[in-house]
Amino acid sequence: MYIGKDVPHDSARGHVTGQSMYIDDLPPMPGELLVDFIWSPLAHARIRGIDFGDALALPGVVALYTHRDLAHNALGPILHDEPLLVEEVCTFRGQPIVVIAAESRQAIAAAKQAIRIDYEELKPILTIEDAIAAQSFIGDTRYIRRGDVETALAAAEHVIDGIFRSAGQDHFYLESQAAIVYPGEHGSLTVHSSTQHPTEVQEVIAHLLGIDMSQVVVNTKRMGGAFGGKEAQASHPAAMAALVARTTRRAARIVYDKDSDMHVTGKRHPFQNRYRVGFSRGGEITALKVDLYSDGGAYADLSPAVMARAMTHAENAYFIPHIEIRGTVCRTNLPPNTAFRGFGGPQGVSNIENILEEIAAFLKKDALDVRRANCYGVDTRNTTPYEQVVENNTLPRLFTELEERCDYRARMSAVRTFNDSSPTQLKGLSMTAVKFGISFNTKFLNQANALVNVYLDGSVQVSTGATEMGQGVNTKIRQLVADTLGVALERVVVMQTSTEKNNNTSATAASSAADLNGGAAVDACKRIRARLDAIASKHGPSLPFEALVKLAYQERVSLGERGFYATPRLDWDWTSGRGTPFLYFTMGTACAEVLIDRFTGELKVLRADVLMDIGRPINPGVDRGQLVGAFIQGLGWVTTEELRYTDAGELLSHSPTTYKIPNINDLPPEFHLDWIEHDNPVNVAGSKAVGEPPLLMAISVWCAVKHALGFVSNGEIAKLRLPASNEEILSRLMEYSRKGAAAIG
Ligand code: LUZ
Ligand code: MOS
Repeated sequence: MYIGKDVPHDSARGHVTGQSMYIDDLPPMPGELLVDFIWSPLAHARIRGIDFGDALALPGVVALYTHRDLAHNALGPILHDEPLLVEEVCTFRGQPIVVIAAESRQAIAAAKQAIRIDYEELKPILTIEDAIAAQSFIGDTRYIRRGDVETALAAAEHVIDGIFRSAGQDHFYLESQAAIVYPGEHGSLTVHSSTQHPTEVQEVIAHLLGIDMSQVVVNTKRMGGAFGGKEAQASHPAAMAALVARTTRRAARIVYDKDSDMHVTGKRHPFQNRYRVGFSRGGEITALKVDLYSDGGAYADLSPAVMARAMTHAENAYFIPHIEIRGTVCRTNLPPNTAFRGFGGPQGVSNIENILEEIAAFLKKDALDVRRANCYGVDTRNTTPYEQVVENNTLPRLFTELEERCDYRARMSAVRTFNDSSPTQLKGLSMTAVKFGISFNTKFLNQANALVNVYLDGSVQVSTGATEMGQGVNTKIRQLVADTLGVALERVVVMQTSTEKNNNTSATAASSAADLNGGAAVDACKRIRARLDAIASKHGPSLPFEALVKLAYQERVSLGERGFYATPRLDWDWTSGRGTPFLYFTMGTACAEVLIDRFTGELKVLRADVLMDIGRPINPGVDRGQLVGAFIQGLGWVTTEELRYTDAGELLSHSPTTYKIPNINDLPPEFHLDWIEHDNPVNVAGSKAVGEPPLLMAISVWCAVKHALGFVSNGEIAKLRLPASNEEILSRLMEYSRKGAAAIG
C-alpha cells in the first residue's frame, strides 16, 4: 500500500537537479517567433489613434495585431466581459493593445519604439472608496441572511462597529505567465501553456480565433507555481501566441518577464468590510451585520465567485444566530483581480477574526475564551448562515489540543508580564481558527474525468485534468492508482495534462484537484481491477498484476478505462443564499506570538503553532509541504507584502526589490505544524483538501500584532490594517503614543 506513505514528489529529483521542464525550457522550433504586446500605460484612457510607423519594415518584425485581427474579442471565466485587446478605451494600466510577433527580443523592442499610440487620458477609479462613491460595481450585491439581525442588534448588550481593510497580494510564482503554440494541419493548434486550466485556455483560443475547440489541444506538463494566478489569466498570453501561430503558421512563444507580469496581471482582491456586531457580556456574538466590498478591478474575471467564498467564510468557525452578509464587487481601473490561494476565504476570515479580537479587547477578556464561546458545536449550534450543517466538527477539539500543546495560558501571562516591564519591546499572542469549505462554489465545476491505460507489460499511464504546480497532485494520484489497481508504484506514470486525453475539465483550483481527479482515477482503476479479478478467479488468485494483464489481453478484455467523478450532495442557490455549497470543511487552529520594536515597528514572529484536521493524508510529506508553504505565503500577505501604487494607478512595487515576500529569516524560529488523526469518510481515501486552508492560519500572526497594540492603545480598541507591515505598526505606535502624551499633558 502506498496511500498514507511519504512517497517522494514525482518531480523532486527533477526540481533539484534542474531537469524539470517548464514552458521556456522547450527548445526553439525552426522559424519560431517571439510574442510580446504593448500595454496601456494609463489606467483609463481613450485611444485616439495607433500609428504603426515603420515597425513592420524593421528587421525581424514579422506581424502586428490589434483587436481587429480576432474573430471575437471577449473572454472571462464567468461573464465573458473582457476584451483580449483594447478596442477603444483602455480600462486598466497593463491592458494589451497591440500584439507583436518578431524573430528576436531586439526586434520587439524596436517595434515598441516605432509604434505610437495617441491617448486621451480619462479619470480612473482606483480605490474601493471611489468605486462606492461612483456606484461602480460588477454584478449585483448578494446576500446571505439568517434570523433577524436588526432586532438582535438592538437587543444586544454591547455593539461594536468598524471598518476592516485587507490589501491585495501578488502571486509571485517563480515561472511567469508563459505559452508556446505550434501550428498544425488545417489550422489546428497545439498549445503548451503554464495554466491551471487547460480547458479554459482551449475554449478561449477557439472562441477568439473562431475555430472549434476540437482544433485546439492544450498541454500542461507543470507550472513553476501558480497560486490561483494561472486559473483565469493564463488564457491571455496563450491566446496571443495562438493568434500569431495561426496567422503566420510559425511556432510562437510568449513568456512575460517578472516586472511585466506583476504590472499586467490581477492579484488577490483587496477588501473593505463594514461591520456591526452585537454580543453579550460573556462575549457570545448574538448578531452580525457585515458588508463586504472587494476591488474587482476592471472586469469580472473570477470576482463574483471570490466574493461568494468570502461571504460563505464571513462567519468562519463561529456560530452566529442572527446574521446578514452582503457582498459587492467594485469595478475599478486596475488589472482584473483574480483567484489567489484562499479565493476570498482569507478576506472573509480575517474580518471575523479581527472582530473577535475587538470583542475580547472591549470586554477585557482573553480572546481565546471569546473564540471558544462562539465556536461551532458538534451537535448543537452547528449550522452555517447558509444552513449547511457543519458535520464531523473537529474545531472544539483543535482548540483544546492546541491550547495545551502550545502552553497558551502560561505564555499569555508571560506576554502580559513582558509588556508591563519592557520599555523597548511589545509582545502579542493570538490563537485563531479556520473552517474552509471544500468544493467549487459553482456546482458544475465539481466534476472530473480520468483516463487509465494499462500496457501489455503491466505498466500504467494515468491522465487527468489535474495540473501540477508543485503541489504534488500527480504524486497523490499515482499512489491512489497504484493501490487501487494493485500494482507497484514504479509502474505507474502520471502523464502531462492534455485536453486531448481529458475533456471539459475544471481548473486545478479550490484545493480540490486531488479530491476530484483522484476520485475519477480511482473510479477508472476500480473497473479495470474488477475485470482483472474476474480473470484471476478463473486462473488462480495469486497471479501477479503483470501476468493478469497478459491473460486479460489474450482473452480480449479491455485494459483501459475512463473514470468519472461528480461531487455528491452539493446544492447551492444564490437567490435564497442557502444550501450545501461544500462537501466538507478542512479545519485548523493556529497560535502565533510576535515581538514588536516599540520605536521602529519592526515585527518578528517568535513562534507559531498550527494544528489541523486534514483527514488522513494520502501523502503526509506532501501535505506537510503544503502546510508550511501556505502558512508562509499567508504570513507574507498579513505582514510584509505591500502593493504600492501612484495616484495614477501605476504599480510601484513590481519586482522583488520593492515587493517583500517572506524569506528564510522571516520564518518563526519556533514553528510547529501538526494534524490530528481523523478520518474524512466522504472523500477519497479519507483525505481532506489541504492546498489553501493553511494559508489562513497565518491570520493568527496578524491578530497577535493587534493583540500587542492593545497594550499601548490607551484603552481604545487598537485598529490595524492588513498587512501589518512595519510601517503600519509604527504608524499605530506613533498614533497611540501621541494620544497617550496628549492625555497625560
Ligand atoms: N475557483 C473557483 C476557486 O472557480 N471556485 C471556487 O470556489 C474556488 N475556490 C477556491 C479556489 N479557486
Ligand atoms: Mo485557486 S485560488 O486557483 O484554487
